Amino acid sequence: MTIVRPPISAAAGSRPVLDVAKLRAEFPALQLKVRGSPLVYLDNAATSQKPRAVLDALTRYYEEGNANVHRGVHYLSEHATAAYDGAREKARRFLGAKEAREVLFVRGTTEGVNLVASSFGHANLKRGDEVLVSAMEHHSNIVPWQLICEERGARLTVIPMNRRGELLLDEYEKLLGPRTKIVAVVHVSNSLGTINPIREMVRLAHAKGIPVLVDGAQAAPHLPIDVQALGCDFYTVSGHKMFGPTGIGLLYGRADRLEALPPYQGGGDMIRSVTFAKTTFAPIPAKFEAGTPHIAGAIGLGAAIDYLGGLDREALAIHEQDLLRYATDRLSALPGVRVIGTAGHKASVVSFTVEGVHAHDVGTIVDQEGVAIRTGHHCTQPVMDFFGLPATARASFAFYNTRADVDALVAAVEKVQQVFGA
Ligand code: 7TS
Repeated sequence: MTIVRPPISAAAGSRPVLDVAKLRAEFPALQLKVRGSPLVYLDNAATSQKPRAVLDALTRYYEEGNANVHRGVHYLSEHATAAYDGAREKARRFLGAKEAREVLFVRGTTEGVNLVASSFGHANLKRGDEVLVSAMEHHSNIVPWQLICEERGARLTVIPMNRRGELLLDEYEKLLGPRTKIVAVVHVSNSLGTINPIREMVRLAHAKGIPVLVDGAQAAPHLPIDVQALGCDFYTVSGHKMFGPTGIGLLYGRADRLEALPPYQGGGDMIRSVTFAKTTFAPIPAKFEAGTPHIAGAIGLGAAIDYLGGLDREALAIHEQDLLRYATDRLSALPGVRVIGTAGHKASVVSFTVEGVHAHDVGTIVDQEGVAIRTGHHCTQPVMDFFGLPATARASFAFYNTRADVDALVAAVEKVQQVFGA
């Protein structure tokens, strides 16, 4: 199974599944006070906070292990290379990939998608071809495809969704046509929280010989990932959303798929031999990792994976589902507050609107109470257009959040309503 469906009814108070206070103590940023109040950090979908283990791994690398990788014969370089390659093996296990060479270090999800769009597009897209994305994609899984489609004379087609924010699978199946060259779909929506049925979507695409890229940016912090069980061809995540550093992420590609793609960028480390007449390329993964990589980032991400691996992820999921349900119930109970994104299967992301108040004003006023949320279109303008909204406010929860955080949010939203006389 790729998705844990926790027994939610058992979670709401009957069983102390998680020592959240102990977990919180490992995150220095969660101890901050902002504007005189303890920080209530509910912007985890934008980026998560980092545990001490990750911060220490970064410092240790720079203090005790800093050298370039894959080139020096000296002690420190061998050490850094082993740590970097070790992080790739950790990432392989985290994603459930068969082989470490199927895991590329990239800058983040955005670069993961751009790499596939560019390399796959240049090798495979021609005039009249189609790239199928969904109605709930983040801009980073739309714009790279538009750029390559424009260059190649191909076009974007879109899987529709319903008012709850669920993709219409019957329509999806019909859109998988002879011109469809690739499907690019989000695992968990950042603005609606919807968890998409990726395994089923891959099965339908593969039945027609069409490869699938999955944007896993919001899935990695919440769900166990198993790319082999999902069956997808490409899967990409951002380290900073899963308690790791910024500037580092992962792109999984099945070995045969990656081997068939042309390089994305040229430079050092990605070649077998270079002459002015001709260059031959290194095998994967090096072929796709031109230049000095983000060594510290990879090591820090490895530490985040170790950290997550040491937690009971099923207990985390149960706790997050409790927060999701509690926040949804409490916000919905406020007059004039409407939750956007009511799919049957959701991660702990709650978008909402407050009648008569612009989302930015909601965000600004709750910030005065120390509550950090995101407001705006969340880089999903087509989702906002679909719901006829300029923006929403969004609370996104991590396992270190508590019901008290939800209470603080609700109290702050009530204050917003008082200020606006709503
Ligand atoms: N895909 C999804 C589903 C995302 O939520 C994001 C970032 C990205 C891709 C891009 O990730 P990056 O790490 O390469 O920037 N989402 C958000 C968000 O919801 N608020 O800020 C960033």
